[in-house]
Amino acid sequence: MPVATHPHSRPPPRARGPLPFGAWVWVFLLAIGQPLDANAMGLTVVPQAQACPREANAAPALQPLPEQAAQRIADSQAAAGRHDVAWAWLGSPTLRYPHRALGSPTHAASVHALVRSRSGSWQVVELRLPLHRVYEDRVPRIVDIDRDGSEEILLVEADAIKGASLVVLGVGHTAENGPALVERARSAFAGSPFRWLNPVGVDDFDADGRLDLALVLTPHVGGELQLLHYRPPALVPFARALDVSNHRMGAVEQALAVIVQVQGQRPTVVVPDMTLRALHALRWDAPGRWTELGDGMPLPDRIERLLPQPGGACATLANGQSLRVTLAP
Ligand SMILES: [Ca+2]
Ligand SMILES: [Ca+2]
Repeated sequence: MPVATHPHSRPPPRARGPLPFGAWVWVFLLAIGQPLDANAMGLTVVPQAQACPREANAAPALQPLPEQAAQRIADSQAAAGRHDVAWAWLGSPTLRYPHRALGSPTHAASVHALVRSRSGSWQVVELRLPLHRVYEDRVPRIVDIDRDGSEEILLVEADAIKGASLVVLGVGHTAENGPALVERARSAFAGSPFRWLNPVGVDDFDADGRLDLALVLTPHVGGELQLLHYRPPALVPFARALDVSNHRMGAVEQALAVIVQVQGQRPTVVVPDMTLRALHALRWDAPGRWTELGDGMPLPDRIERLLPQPGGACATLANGQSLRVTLAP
């Protein structure tokens, strides 16, 4: 299948100088708290008094967090699942891949998970990487990507020669040894050492009834939003959009893009541009093209975190301000 690209040609690098007049109008409107309609179907951004809440996690954990998870690598998160992966976390800190994209040259050499065996008992299993690989990541993402009732774990793996790849791990079962973490699929490697990627999330972006993955390849240097089909053993890109970013070099925070649902529409990816000072809203529409909703909505400061909210997102800026981001239906 041909890979479709963003209809916009790559523009010249954006200068970090003064904002154009139009952008100042947006900033002024933000300052006085007026909603901003980028267009009739686009983004609305308004300041809000309260800080952005972390994603609501109403469901109780399947199991208590295992004691071993306290040994997870610094600044990483243990993630909770909902079905057969109760918890997943990153372990075995190593300095063997000295890339500081996430602020520290320490990365994980193993992933661990508390999974349900065929007999119904819970067991901690682990997967250790070979010496030329690490998990260049701080948060496992648990999702049943193929909707078969068993959850998968999504992680960014990095190779000493080929750079980063998004990998999907599943829970395999053998009669002799019980459950184990096994590789189901992975994306193409970024191509060279220290080229990184940051996942966006999972949704059915092309409305074929099957979940797809979204990531930003090389978010620090000409980031490319990719939508990928889950086709084990590969993750196969089917759409690309240029000049976006969902990470600031050296920051631990990886949450800078969200997937927004509007009833009757395909999912929309809200993602900053390369300057992290404006938001794009991109939707992959039939028969295979991007629809840009709210072209480059300017923000009054650099974005540091973007968390999902019903119908939109909550943005935290470097100046501490919180913004409510809404995608108009
Ligand atoms: Ca599954
Ligand atoms: Ca799909």
